[in-house]
Amino acid sequence: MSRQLTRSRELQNRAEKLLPGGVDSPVRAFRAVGGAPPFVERGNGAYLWDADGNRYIDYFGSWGPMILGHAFPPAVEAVQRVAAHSASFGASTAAEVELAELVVKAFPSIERVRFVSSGTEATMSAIRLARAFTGRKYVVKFEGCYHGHSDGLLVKAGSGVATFGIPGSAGVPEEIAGLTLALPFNSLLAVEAAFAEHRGQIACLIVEPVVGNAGCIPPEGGYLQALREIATREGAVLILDEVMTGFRVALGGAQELYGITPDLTTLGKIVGGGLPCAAFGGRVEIMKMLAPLGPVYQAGTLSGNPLAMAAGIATVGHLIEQRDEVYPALESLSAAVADGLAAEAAKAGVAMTTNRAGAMWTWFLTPGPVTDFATASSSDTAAFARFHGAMLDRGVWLPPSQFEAVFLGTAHTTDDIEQTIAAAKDAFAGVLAA
Ligand code: HOZ
Repeated sequence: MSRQLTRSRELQNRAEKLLPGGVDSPVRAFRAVGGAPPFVERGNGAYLWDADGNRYIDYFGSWGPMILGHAFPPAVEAVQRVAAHSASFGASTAAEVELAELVVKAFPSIERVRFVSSGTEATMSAIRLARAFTGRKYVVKFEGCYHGHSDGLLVKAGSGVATFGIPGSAGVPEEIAGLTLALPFNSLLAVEAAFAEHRGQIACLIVEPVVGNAGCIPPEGGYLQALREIATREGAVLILDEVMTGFRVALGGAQELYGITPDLTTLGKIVGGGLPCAAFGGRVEIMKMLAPLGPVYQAGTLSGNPLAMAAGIATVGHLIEQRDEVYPALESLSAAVADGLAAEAAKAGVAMTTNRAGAMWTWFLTPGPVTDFATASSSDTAAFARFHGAMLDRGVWLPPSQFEAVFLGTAHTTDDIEQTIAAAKDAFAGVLAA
């Protein structure tokens, strides 16, 4: 049961002498759950193998992109083919047009799109556009939502910021943080109060339509529709950050699932098939403010990178072609594992709340309900750490924080799910017994 991690430990020791915390992104250090982070050597389908040869069923999927599993053959083939003709040109290619056509097909609210290299760039640029379009300065975000690590968005943010209990970030001047109004998710009263207090000064609302970065928190009925109505009434731009939910909770993201038309959308993760790629887009009258058409500047040497476009076309193209098979399959597999594990928790007397939207969910170790960041924070994070370690020991790799979402892909099988539920049953008896 207990794994050999000799090689991973050696690598972590070497890494800590060179990379702050031994990582290039904080949550990977496993500080919230303890134990040695396995160093990954390879992935295939639903599995990861670490540097010591241990195999895991992967439930974080590179934090979302690997919806078709690791090393999805058409993406591998496309990237290899394109790489043979150079990895980057810094000039336009047909592939950018092709991926843009696929994005617009999946997201009808996106009339114009620009590709960038990370979700952070996408959200930062969308906010700049919203400010330019409205001539206003305040941004409304929601507690526990994470929109990347640009200065103005690191206010009551989720993901690693929530994992490490950091209220904001050092290095962000209060003059910048003060322009961001962080409100509780799922509370319309808070939104109305913010607009009443800052009438005519709020440029945009940016929201993860299903929160993924405080753990998974779906919107309450009518909440997103009301945000749409308030934004329209107040002349503010509604930005749906679909970096996690885009192509995941439905082909057309949460905006398709809940029937909302945003002004701007940000995408990442799946859109690049696991390569560094993200996008922002939306209404033409807003997007045409972007340079070279308009005065809002944004640029990037690796934007629209050919390798990322190739992986994105292979991935998004497959999702579009196979949507009638892919999304029902993701739904039934996700329901089977999310509910099956929750049923074992109930039998074992473990207090657990399962929040799920399609193929993303979180098993919160709290009686719940979890409707916002405050209620998510009532989770027993020490118990989660024990659960996480016990699952890893049994060959199941969950995201290493209570405040992240589990992601499932089309490569997972019913066998994987049965193994996962059996591992959880064992783990509950071992480390979470009531
Ligand atoms: N903040 C990311 C998840 N929400 C983690 C990304 C990573 O560590 O790769």
